[in-house]
Amino acid sequence: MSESRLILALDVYERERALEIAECTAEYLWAIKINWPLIIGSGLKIITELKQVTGLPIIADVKLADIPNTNRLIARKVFEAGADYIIAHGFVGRDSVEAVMELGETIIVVEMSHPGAKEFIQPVTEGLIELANELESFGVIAPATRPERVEYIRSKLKPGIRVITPGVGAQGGKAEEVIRAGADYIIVGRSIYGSENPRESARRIFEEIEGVV
Ligand code: 3DU
Repeated sequence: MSESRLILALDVYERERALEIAECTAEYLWAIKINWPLIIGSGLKIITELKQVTGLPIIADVKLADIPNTNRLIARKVFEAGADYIIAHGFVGRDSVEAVMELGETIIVVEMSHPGAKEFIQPVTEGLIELANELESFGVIAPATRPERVEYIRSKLKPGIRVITPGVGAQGGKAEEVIRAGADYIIVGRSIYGSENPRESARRIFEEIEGVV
């Protein structure tokens, strides 16, 4: 089996349910992304538990968007809890992002996947790409719902900076199409954890993108 390019967005509240879904899908994942729903529902200790059960990297999608000091205070606790990567907003400015990057691997949001992203974020994507290039972040978040934007963002990014794309499945993005457009990893939430058989859904998406270049 080749290395997976699938990231599970584990947006459930309950600890037991989260651990159960993580365990049965782990074989088909590169990493697990947690967001505020699971952190609020189960506490930061869920990070260690997910790592124990799956052995996978954990991405904390806390979308930090504050002044440098507050970003630092939050990021410190999240990395200490075992997160391998943190997702931070870039629009708050370089100093705020640098405060996170000083503590660990950071993924910068350069464009979001929902319709409203066109209002305020898309007009500044260019500058956010430049920021990611200058800071050489681990990766960026780009919209799987707009493969043409993924292609554009990839073309402007330094090689080596990963393009990570939420929006596959429930939001309408197509896994294979977005990988062909240049995504390194796709993020899938509801289409896996909300399905009748999460393991089977993860396997299907894994196989859809396996071998796609
Ligand atoms: O739509 P899904 O259920 O597959 O979940 C997508 C996840 O990715 C979810 O955690 C959401 O908060 C996050 N995300 C986006 O959907 C779009 C973005 O631009 C950034 C993060």
